[in-house]
Amino acid sequence: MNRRELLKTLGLGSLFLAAKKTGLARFVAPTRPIVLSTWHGQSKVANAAAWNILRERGDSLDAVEQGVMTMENDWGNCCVGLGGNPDRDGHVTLDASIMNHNTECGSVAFLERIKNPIQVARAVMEKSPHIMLVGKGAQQFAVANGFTLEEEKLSEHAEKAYKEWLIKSEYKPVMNIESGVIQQPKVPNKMKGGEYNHDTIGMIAMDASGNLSGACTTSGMGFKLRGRVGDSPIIGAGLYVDNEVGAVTATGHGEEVIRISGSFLVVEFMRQGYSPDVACRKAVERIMKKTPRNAKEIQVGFIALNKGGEYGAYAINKGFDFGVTKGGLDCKRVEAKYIVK
Ligand code: SD4
Repeated sequence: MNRRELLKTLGLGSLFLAAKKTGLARFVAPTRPIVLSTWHGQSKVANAAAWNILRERGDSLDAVEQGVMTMENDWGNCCVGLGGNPDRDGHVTLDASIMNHNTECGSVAFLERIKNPIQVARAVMEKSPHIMLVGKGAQQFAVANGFTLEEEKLSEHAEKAYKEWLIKSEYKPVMNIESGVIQQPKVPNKMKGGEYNHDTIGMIAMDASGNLSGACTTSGMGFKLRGRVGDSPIIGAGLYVDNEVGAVTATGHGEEVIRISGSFLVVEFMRQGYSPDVACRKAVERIMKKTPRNAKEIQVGFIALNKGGEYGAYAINKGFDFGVTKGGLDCKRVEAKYIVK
């Protein structure tokens, strides 16, 4: 079998040819299974849960669902699940999305009192004729499908943060709250065990069969306006998977990600032959070109994985990191490159 036939057999022919044609991407032998997630502080736990499935040749969809659920279940988390910071009226509202290798996807937004929004997103994908459900309708669907309606109660740290926030009632997204590089010390930034706290978790994975999936879940920006929905549940913004090309997820200032259809854009750059790193950088540059805000004041980070097992990331500002698990090795911390120096 010659090189071209071998690549075709592996399903990598088009990627390799695109790379060769454009000279923009580097061919890397397939590395699978593999899982990546945003913010290393949470990746260690989340990737381990995903890896338990991937190493048994499990499905990447099950892996990303179980992976991000670890953070939804963490009551000490400022920014994912019901323990997260509330909106400015004191309610925790959750956003989540999930997507598989068949371009099937599901999402929920503005969902209240349900512990695992990612599972509801998957149920929307698998059990409803729709892709996205929001608010009371999403909650009604969840309950009808056996999810428990939890008591409405803020976690101890969220209650404290909310009371402190009420004193000034200023809405200011906190850059890199996820990594502990915080600018407003009043927002809790440590998880149980002393790990730095974090925000959204976005996870992308390729399983042993070479199939890609992704999941993204968040309580969104703390102290947001009631009803605000970020990028995380919007397919193409906070998450996108194209099994012929790659998978991408985003974290940070959701409005900026939505403005450029961020994750979809990164996938499209990879389709053109750019490496994951460069594809993420080009999307970040697009935000900086299009945003009416000062780029120094906003943070957005993308992580991307291509069909060849190559991965990369880019952020607007310093401080974004992510975790990668492959080959049964410990979760590796990777600091994303950034534009604003
Ligand atoms: C949002 N993108 O709701 C989310 C928040 C986030 O890191 O990812 N922060 O806009």
